[in-house]
Amino acid sequence: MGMEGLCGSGYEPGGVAVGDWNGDGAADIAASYPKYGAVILCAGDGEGGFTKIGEAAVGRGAAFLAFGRLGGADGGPAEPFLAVVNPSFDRIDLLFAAEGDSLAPRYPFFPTGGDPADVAVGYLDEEERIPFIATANRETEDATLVVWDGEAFRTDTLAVAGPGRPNPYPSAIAAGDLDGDGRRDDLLVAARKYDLVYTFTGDEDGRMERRFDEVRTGRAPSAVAIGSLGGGVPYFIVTSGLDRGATFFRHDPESRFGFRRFADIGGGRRPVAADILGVGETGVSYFAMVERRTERWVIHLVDGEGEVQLLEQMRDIDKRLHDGKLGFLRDGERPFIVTAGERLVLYPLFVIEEGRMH
Ligand SMILES: [Ca+2]
Ligand SMILES: [Ca+2]
Repeated sequence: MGMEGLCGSGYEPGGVAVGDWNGDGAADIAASYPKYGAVILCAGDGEGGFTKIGEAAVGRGAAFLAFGRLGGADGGPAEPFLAVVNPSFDRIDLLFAAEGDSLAPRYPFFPTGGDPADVAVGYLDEEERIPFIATANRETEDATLVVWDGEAFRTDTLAVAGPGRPNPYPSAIAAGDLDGDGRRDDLLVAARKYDLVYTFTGDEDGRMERRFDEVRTGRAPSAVAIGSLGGGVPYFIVTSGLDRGATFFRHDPESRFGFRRFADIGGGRRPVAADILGVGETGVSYFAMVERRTERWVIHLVDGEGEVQLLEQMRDIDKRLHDGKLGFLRDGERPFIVTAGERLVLYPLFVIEEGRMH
């Protein structure tokens, strides 16, 4: 692994995640390296500098990853972990801080269904101390849930196929709050074969219920992300792997789908990744799409009413662009996108505020 890229992150990252590992309010970044079977963790200083603080060997093929937190049994502080999904071996590893600067699994790995394509972390409680990890599995056409039950993690399988819809080819998954109850305990799963997404709502035990009817998307949905508008109104965005751009759905209790198609978001060809980042409790959020074909990222601002405006874009940045995540350098300040292509690259954003750039 070369020492090029963000915090000596090397070539050919498979996936990238943004979170606050050490709880200091500054964004930290993790990346996977499928070729080398490695995961690295870099701590941010809140000013755009990143230092590697951890590394783990997790087996070749490790690709998708996400930050999570696990609350202590005695009400102690929540501990950070990284959920790492390996489609070569159909497994999830949960990495925790270990001695020195290392990261290590605390539990044996958790088997997923066949060929997991994405990962999401949600929480059963409002305080976000009781996590679950979910994958969408292309080969077995289901989703895997690894749920903390207060004492141990258990593994459940969630059927994705709807009535009369065999072999849906679930290819993307997001966790968030789809029913507006304040808990990020719900799941959105893209069924690529049928140009649909399925919504599931979680209960306090982590059981998922198919909640709303299927929702039709653009062709071959490739990535999904969940956000919330002013007043906590849920929305989600689904990118199309064959068409241009993405489709925006907002919660509508009057609709039998639970969500209403609200807007089309223009973009270039074939986005492959998407992310939403909320700006505190304002109801304002950023939405990012990453496009491999045009080697481009594009970021929209979503206001509290759900109006979408193009904010920034940059093209011809990386031939192998395939993932990207949004973050703030420091709690709610100085947004950025970090992309995974040939290398990891971080782009700070300019933000339009009160009619001017700053
Ligand atoms: Ca941090
Ligand atoms: Ca919820």
